[in-house]
Amino acid sequence: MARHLITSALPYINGIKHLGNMVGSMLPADVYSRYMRQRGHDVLYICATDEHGTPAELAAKDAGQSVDAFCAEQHDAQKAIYDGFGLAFDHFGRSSSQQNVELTQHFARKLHENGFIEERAIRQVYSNADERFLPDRYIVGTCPHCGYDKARGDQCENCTRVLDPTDLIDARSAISGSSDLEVRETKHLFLLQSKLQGEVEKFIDEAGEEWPTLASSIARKWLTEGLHDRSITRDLDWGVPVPADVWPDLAAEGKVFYVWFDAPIEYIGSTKEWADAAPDGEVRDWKSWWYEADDVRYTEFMAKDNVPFHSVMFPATQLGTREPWKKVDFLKAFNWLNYYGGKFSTSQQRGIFTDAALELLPADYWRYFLIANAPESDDTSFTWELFSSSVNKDLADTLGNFVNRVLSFSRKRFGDEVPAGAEAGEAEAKLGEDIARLLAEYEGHMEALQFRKAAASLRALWSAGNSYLEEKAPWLEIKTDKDAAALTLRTAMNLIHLYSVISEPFIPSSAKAMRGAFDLADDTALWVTQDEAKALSSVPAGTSFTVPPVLFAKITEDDLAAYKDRFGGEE
Ligand code: B3M
Ligand code: ZN
Repeated sequence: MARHLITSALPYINGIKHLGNMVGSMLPADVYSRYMRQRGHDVLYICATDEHGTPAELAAKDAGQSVDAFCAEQHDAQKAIYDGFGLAFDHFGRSSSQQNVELTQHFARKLHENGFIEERAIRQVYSNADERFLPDRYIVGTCPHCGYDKARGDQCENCTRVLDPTDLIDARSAISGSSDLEVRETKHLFLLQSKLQGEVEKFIDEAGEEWPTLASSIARKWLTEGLHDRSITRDLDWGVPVPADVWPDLAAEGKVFYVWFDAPIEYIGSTKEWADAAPDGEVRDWKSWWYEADDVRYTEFMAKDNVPFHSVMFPATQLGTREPWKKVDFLKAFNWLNYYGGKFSTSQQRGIFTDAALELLPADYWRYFLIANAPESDDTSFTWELFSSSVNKDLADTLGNFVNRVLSFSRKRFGDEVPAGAEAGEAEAKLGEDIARLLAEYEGHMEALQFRKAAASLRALWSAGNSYLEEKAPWLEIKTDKDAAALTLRTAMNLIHLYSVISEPFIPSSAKAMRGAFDLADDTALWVTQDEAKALSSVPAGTSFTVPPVLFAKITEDDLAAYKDRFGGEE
């Protein structure tokens, strides 16, 4: 038994996420956490909403709310959806928490003491109408290269050229539309990442060795380009204030830390929130998970665009404190989930949002489909056709139908108890061998965080039950040999119990319904050993059972047409 710290990238606060966001971060982290808990490890799964930065300010403004009221409301809205998906965080915190403010300021102080933060004067665009400095992307104007009139100060979307706000013709504020802009000099804090290049390289050489190629190649690419010093403060009203004891001038001007500086620190902040929220009598030691925590294995989950911040910049920040903070051991990165080959897009409302998904169908349908098709080695596409065929085939036909068929038939013929009669024979021995082998395969893929492969092994385990049932055909056996039929059904019921245990990380509520069908005196075992799988005897004859309602309803042609109509199909 080991200690496993697990985090998934913090969803940004400015609105409900789409399925593409969830499949690359929170969902696989939850599946992995559930599996590791089942295997008896001490697991801490931490996440939070990422609440600072300009987009939060602007979204609050659009909603006509103060930023803190907006964030509080959006945090609760996102949390409710994640509960609906069965995401079993140990804590889902908020990056605007007092805990994170203190930790972020602590990190900055240490970096400063060690000579890794420097104050530099830069020239920045100030909007007189908005009474604020504008980040580059909130300045719009005409592109000097292609004439596109909605180019942003950081880049022209039309010709993709990288721009400087002062390049724009007829520049104006994206907030107010005002062109009353001027360039002013202002001071900011810079993190001297260039000084940490060598140490980060060494870290990636060691830790990155084990990471999936997607993660390590992105990290290496950033290192090859060289670590540049980065400005880590912004002129915003909302954020972690620069500590006044170290930088009185900047604090007086109201500077706050850049959102990407405090967001990863919130992994630690949220752990402290978890500890501070401990019920009476329970001791939660947040620091033992993060500080001098050599016995902890730390796994991070995120989409590929977040890799540079987690593989290079956050470790640089941690290293620069000269304190023994826990750094990532394994970084699991994901490609994009597309919607019919195009992008899921929050701004264009294209694709399926997490709230809409839950209104449509139970969480387990989505959980299973998304993980079985996780964009691990490549981008993958969501299509309603693929979704409905995998729900119908894998969940409804292979698993759900097996459960219902076996339990209903047995009840009809033998009553409410698992039937006794006949000793396990050759077919059961072969089944046991197959199940044990597939279980070992499944475990191997889960340990390696290969989710698509793990889902394939799970499917193979479900199929093995179906093949056994078809071969034994208890509906025929019953006509000539009642005991033989009893043996087949008893074995199949043992499979149902086994499925309920091993499917739990993927489809927790259905697994619970399956497991709840059996009235077992001692059903505390978390996992099934390969020997137990071979024996298929954890549900003995005489155990009472009930037949649960149909586990998975099929998606009909009419449903399919309605979904495509509502959400849009091919572009
Ligand atoms: N909030 C990523 C995003 O919204 C960002 C992740 C932070 S993880 C520390 O895409
Ligand atoms: Zn252009």
